[in-house]
Amino acid sequence: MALAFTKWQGCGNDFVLIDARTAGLPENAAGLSRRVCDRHYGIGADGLIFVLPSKSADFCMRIFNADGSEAEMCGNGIRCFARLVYDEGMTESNHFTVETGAGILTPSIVKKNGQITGIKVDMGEPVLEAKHIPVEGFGDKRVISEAIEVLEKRYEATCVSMGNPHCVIFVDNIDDIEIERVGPAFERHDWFPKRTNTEFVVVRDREHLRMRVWERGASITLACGTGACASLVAAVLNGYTERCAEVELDGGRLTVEWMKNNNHIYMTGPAEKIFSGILEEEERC
Ligand code: ZDR
Repeated sequence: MALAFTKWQGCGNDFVLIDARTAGLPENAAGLSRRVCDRHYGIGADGLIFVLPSKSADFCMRIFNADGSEAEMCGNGIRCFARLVYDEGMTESNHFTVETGAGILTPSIVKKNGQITGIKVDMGEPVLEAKHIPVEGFGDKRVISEAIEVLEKRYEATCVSMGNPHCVIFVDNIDDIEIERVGPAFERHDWFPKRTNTEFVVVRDREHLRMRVWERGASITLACGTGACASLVAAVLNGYTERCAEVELDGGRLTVEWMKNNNHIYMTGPAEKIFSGILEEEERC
């Protein structure tokens, strides 16, 4: 069977998107994601995203990491998803609803002089109670600047769920952190029954953060949308920034705002199509 796909990136976090509104989610979605995301034997991506029909929203998004695990949400992915459904004429509105594992979220296409300049997503409310993130050992308390030991070193962690789990570590110098060594140990630390994404963040000033990420199921990536939102929430909870800040990632910049009036987070950033193609669904020998 042949599958049509498009490849997208948002701040260098790259995804293969498949329109599965008619065919539905393939049975082998996890295996397909591992194969498609492989940078040597596949197309190469951080994740595989399906566009699906929804009973409760205009569309449904499902995202699989490069290791085949399914994530509840993906911030950079939903911007790519939004731009795809808009560019391909699957909707005529520049404002629509998407069912995700983090609930129903609302992306909007941002235009200036008729040109698309980015995508703004209402990412909903952050989840701060430990047992819902989930983080073991804190009950329904918040985890703000709590000591965690990883590979015999002590860090202070602030944990936030944006639908998917995040552990935010503020550091003085981002180059001091060997992310490829400590990232996997955070991901599988006893605190995190569903594993975790981990962000290492420098506070530049009250409106700027610098962030690098180790992603659950995808290793180091150039950017993480939900991670940028979690980092801003963690920075506000620790009193480091205002409620709106620019987050500088390895692959680009995102603007994140945590509104006081409705507790929602708004993330704005780019989404670009790279190419399209046909995937021959043959087993490799
Ligand atoms: C971090 C992410 N790329 C984004 O932009 O939000 C989401 C991917 C899913 C993540 N690896 C997870 O939660 O397993």
